[in-house]
Amino acid sequence: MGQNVASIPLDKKTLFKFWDVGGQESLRGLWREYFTHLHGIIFVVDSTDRKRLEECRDALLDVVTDEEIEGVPVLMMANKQDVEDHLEVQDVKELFNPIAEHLGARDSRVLPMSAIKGEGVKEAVEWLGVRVVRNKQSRAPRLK
Ligand SMILES: Nc1nc2c(ncn2[C@@H]2O[C@H](COP(=O)(O)OP(=O)(O)OP(=O)(O)O)[C@@H](O)[C@H]2O)c(=O)[nH]1
Ligand SMILES: [Mg+2]
Repeated sequence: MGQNVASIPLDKKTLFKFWDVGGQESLRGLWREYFTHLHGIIFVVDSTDRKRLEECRDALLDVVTDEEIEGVPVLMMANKQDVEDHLEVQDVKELFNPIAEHLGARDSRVLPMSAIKGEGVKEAVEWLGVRVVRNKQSRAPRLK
């Protein structure tokens, strides 16, 4: 079950802790358990799976419209950009537009990624880092 935790230092003062929660339908009910304590969301989608992207969007829309998620930056990663037949970031952006409209441009972004090649990870951590640090007052860090 997807409960893997990893830590990545952002700088000398900031340690990012990531929980990898599974995306399967049966596990989505567990996402809610994280809402009060999280500081940011990275939502990874498969850019080659056109059929399921709408379902992904709806699942994420359900999350971002929850009042506990207010003010939380949400990053959508268009993964598998290394696969020949993939949707371009622009197309993923269009699909996920309802999320961007709800959150505003400041707190949402779609970035290209290839987990297998390790591409896009640095950009993701940077984008989220800026926002999490900026939210230090409204959403205080957990010092552990
Ligand atoms: N070509 C390619 N394959 C990838 C990439 N990222 C993941 N995969 C493959 O996609 C499959 C699913 O990857 P997972 O990491 O298990 O997917 P997941 O989203 O964590 O799945 P859940 O935890 O069930 O939500 C695996 O076979 C991976 O090797 C990528 O960037 N490029
Ligand atoms: Mg997983």
